[in-house]
Amino acid sequence: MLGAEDPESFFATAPPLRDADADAVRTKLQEFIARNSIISAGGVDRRPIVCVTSGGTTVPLEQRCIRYIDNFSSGHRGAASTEYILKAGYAVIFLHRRGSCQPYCRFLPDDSFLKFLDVNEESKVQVAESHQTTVKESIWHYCKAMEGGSLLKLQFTTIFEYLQLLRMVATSVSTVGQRGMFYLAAAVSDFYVPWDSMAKHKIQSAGGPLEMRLSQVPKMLSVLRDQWAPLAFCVSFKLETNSDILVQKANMALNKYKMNIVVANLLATYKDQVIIVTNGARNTVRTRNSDDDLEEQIIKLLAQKHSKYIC
Ligand code: 9Z3
Repeated sequence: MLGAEDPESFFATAPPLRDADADAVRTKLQEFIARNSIISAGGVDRRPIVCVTSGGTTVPLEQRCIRYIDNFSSGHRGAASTEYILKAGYAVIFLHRRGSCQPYCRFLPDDSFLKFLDVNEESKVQVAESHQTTVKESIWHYCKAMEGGSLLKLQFTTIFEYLQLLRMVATSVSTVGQRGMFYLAAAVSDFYVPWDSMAKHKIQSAGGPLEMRLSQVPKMLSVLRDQWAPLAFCVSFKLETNSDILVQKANMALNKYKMNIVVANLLATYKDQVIIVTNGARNTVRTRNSDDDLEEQIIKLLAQKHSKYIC
């Protein structure tokens, strides 16, 4: 019998996707890939296709979920990276946590977007003068990506949704071989409660302290590499809090899961510094000033390595 740590049994027992039926998602993916694989008469090249994962996955504790375990991630890294990847000429499947940071919306304040707005003399609401340029540019980039068909957004909340969608994306992207890339910035749960052993209703507190055993989430990076998309260029992220083990853990992920690149970062410094670990090399990338996006440098480096990989 297969256990909860086995990929097959994970998928066999996972609940169906929440707001999308699997066939509709598959069709969207096929259309997106076909649209970005056309060689035009003018000789415009087919676009490389990247799946960017972004935001944290949740682990529900109850089937009718009131409580859940969450993973640290605002989705800023994935959103910023998506902007630079689109700029570099790729098509992006943005697989993100519902409600997390979105491409071209990073400048929006967390507290209240109302400070971006004014009421003019005719009592009409408009964007405040101070933010006109930023908002206009963002709308322009966003519309270009959506109307040009180079950005497809898919959403998840739970680990069950995330892995089912990742599998669908990966098996679809595998059709473009080496032109496909995975940029796995999402913070993915390591432990979960299998759906078939989860409480159906709210867990009651009258019974005293709660003891709960979590199973390990199956190691899907191996499955992605070996079965779903064997030819794709794979970039995974490694997040640690202890600097003594960061590079060692990144190297382990590189070798064990046969990743092309592991981007290693520490919780304390992840906004300003990452270490790009490849087979035999290590490259530290840092922000140069407070306006700098670290993601711009990361994507420049990855695009170079990916284009070498395709040749
Ligand atoms: C990361 O390490 C990302 O860089 C951050 C970005 C989550 C730190 P934000 O979204 O933060 O900008 O707020 N992502 C991967 C984290 C992760 O769960 N990695 C797993 C691991 O470390 C491998 S898949 O074991």
